[in-house]
Amino acid sequence: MIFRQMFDRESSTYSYLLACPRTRDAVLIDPVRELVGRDLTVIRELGLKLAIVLDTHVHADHLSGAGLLRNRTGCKIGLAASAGTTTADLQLQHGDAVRFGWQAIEVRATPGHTATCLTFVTADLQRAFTGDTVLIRGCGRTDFQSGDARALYRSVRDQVFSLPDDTTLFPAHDYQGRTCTTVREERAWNPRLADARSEDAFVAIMAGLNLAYPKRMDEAVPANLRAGLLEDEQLDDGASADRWAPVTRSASGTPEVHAGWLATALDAVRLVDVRDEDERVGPLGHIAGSEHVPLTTLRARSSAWERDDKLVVVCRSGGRSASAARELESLGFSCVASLAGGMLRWSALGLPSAGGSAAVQG
Ligand SMILES: N[C@@H](CCC(=O)N[C@@H](CS)C(=O)NCC(=O)O)C(=O)O
Ligand SMILES: [Fe+2]
Repeated sequence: MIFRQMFDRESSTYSYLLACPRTRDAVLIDPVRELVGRDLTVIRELGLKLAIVLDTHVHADHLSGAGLLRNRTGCKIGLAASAGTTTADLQLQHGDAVRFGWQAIEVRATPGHTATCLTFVTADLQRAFTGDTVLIRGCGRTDFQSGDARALYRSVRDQVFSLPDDTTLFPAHDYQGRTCTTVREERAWNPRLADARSEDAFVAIMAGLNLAYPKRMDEAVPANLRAGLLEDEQLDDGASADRWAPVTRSASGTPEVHAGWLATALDAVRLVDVRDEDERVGPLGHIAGSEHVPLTTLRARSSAWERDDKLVVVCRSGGRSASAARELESLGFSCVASLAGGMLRWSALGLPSAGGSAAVQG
């Protein structure tokens, strides 16, 4: 099995990429919306095909990347049927098997942190992805989303601690830099759930936590019932994204197009120049027909654009346009690319610009 663990520094969320080494079909567990570019880059560079995105639960602290990934790749989305969403292609139930290539994951219902939490177990029982059911030396809180401490205690005992002692447990979060644990360690050392802890002691601990609500909860829960999509975004089958142009992805996950192609497609795209005004009238000039949208105004200005507008972002050398392209993707625009090499490359290729003076050497 091909396996990668990836981390989001903002929400301390782990995402997990699993793939069949024979067919290259991949499953991504708990992707984060802002990081779908990173995930797609890893998937491309490992020569994988994203078949399925799974969420362990309807997260309250970050937006899922599931919807954007489906729109980019046509992958299927899997979530607990009990979550009652229409955006999941795989309505998962306890005992289901999720197959990818020659590999499979068993679905176990582990309610408690939320009513619809799932734990995913690889068929060889080597790894279990526990979401927030079991955290390293901890567990998810039980004070919202129909959380239930007694249910969590039973889920952990019956569905997680019943796995072999050596099964590695991979949580959805760790706030202290740890990456994984094992059944043996948690049964011995989990301060809330170790074998020595009774159900009543556990319930008392959970009732006394008094945690602040997650910062993004009001935004995250409704969005995650739509696969992490914003209110005005639609789920599609991934047929159009990244196929509107010969888009390649840089090491940082930035979607890019090349000047030679752009020169043939100027009338078919919305060209967004994020430089300052003095640069547009400076020696490099600007590409005729481009809209001037300084970087600091991008978020506000883009709110008037359609999510499927074909957007090519341009700056001097490709740095600012790369971050702008990534921001536009995270805002839900599905056809976005940065002009690789910016106006410097454009001008070095002798392509026409307006408003500038002589060609500048890069
Ligand atoms: N500070 C974080 C808290 C996130 C939070 O409460 N996470 C939930 C999982 S969705 C949890 O159970 N955390 C366990 C803990 O903090 O011990 C935020 O605001 O997002
Ligand atoms: Fe959670």
